[in-house]
Amino acid sequence: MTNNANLFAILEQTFARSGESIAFDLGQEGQISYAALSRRVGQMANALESFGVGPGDRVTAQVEKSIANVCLYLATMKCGAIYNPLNTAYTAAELGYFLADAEPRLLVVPDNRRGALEGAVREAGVQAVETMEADGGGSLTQRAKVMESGHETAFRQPDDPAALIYTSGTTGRSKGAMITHENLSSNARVLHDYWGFVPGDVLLHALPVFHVHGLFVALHTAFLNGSRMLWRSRFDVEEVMRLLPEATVMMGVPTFYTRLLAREDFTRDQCRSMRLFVSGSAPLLAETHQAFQERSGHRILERYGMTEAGMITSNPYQGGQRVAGTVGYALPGISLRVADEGGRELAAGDIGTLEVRGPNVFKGYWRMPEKTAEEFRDDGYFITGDMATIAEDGRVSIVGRSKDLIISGGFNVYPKEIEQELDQLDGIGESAVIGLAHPDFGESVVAVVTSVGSMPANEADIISALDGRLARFKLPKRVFVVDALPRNAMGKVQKAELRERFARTFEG
Ligand code: MLC
Ligand code: AMP
Repeated sequence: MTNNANLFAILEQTFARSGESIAFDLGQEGQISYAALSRRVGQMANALESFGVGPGDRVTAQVEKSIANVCLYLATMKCGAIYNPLNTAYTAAELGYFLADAEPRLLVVPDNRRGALEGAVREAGVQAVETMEADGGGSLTQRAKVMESGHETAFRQPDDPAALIYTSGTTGRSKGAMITHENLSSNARVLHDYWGFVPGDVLLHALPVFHVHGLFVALHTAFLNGSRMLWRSRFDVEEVMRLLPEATVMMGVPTFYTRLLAREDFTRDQCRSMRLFVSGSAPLLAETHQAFQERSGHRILERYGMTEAGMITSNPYQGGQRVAGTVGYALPGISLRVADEGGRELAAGDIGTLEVRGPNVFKGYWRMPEKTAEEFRDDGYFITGDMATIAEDGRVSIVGRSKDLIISGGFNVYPKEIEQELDQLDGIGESAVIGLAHPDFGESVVAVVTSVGSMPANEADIISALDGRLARFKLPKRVFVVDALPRNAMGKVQKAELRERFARTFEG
């Protein structure tokens, strides 16, 4: 059908053109061609429809990275339904909220998760629960295997949601960002072009596929290009070093690059076929950029984005400088401004909140019209919560965040959520959670608490008490017990003072 805005309708054209060329290269575990991928997606789409999944329905998945997982994503789009991936680190306790909010028709989890989720599944009215294991097997894949591969791609309008991605809120509950087909397709096309994808490009894919970076940015650009992907289920520095000589493009969070640099045997030679290293999701330190260039001969291309707006800026691929510590220019078709709290645009070079407008900007938060309204200006600009400057020539530098957010190894952690859990623990008076510089994760979660009652609060006990309640990447790597938290005259906890006091925690 013509004019179908469904992103899958666009992707399947390149799948058809790419035919028997390799989509996924799993090393010893084999290869999957674009033609085989198309068949599997068709089968999966028929399996989803056998559970009643149709346009507008949510499909929630908390599964490990696998080809079956990618097929599930693509098949959900093919059916016109909304894909809702969840970080595999989330605990069963955390999942209850997402299920109640998203009300998926179908939930896909590993078998060993089913029991713990029974209550939440019932309460949320989830109609079917199917399994998918780390190797891609499970009841859903079994069902898909016996299905026909023919399946017509559902017709979708540009602003129909394709995905629902939860982002934690500075205060309170997580918000589901509704990402439309147009958001995805416009961003994919722009990046494919801007980053100079060429026939024969090979993408090393070692990112998780439950977030924007691995699921959209990396997969979509490779798919549009009909590229081969060297597909790894996670970032293992040794495997990545082994595979780099076969790759031309890699996308990663800064931790990927600091881990490569930490290896003495990482050399220019491994990067001989590389064309492009992209970094994003968290700030790349200028010293990492510099050290990487010295060692590999490549200037990492840093770009900036977020769940609600996909990719927003990028350093130039060609025809300009990649400047360390800056995130480059607004991508084509995207408008940016730096504004004060009242939304008044500031002069070049002034620090304010970055606001963004364009076809990349999401439709709004799922079932939260007030929250959505709060974060948009009347003229359609979305308020990112990142503090930035825009230079005369349009170059953007992210200088901080107005949102109280910690980014650890590319995963976002909202202090409020951790503080709420800490405050419920026996023996803790009050708590403040801060992000501190960390050599591996960039920033790391640290808690500062006061003790009440007869039992003194103890670091190890506190961390183990949080285990099971919060995903492990959110757990404080250190807990400090203090007599009192510093407060200003208004009674507000002075986190800057705490960050300064404990700044050297992870040094050396
Ligand atoms: C794992 N751990 C972390 C962590 N990742 N702790 C803090 N921060 C993290 N990011 C913990 C685990 O809980 C475990 O602790 C221990 O570290 C080892 O776990 P692991 O699974 O072996 O970790 P590892 O594989 O080394 O993972 C590190 C990582 C990974 C950096 C490779 O976190 C990663 O792939 N991050 C990428 C995140 C990402 O894709 N972000 C994009 C978001 S989209 P324990 O206690 O259990 O032993 C976005 C928009 C944009 O931001 O602009 O792109
Ligand atoms: P998420 O909500 O997980 O999509 O995370 C988005 C946030 O990551 C942004 O709002 C920024 O704070 C941060 N971010 C992404 N890329 C960069 C970058 N290159 N430099 C600094 N911060 C970044």
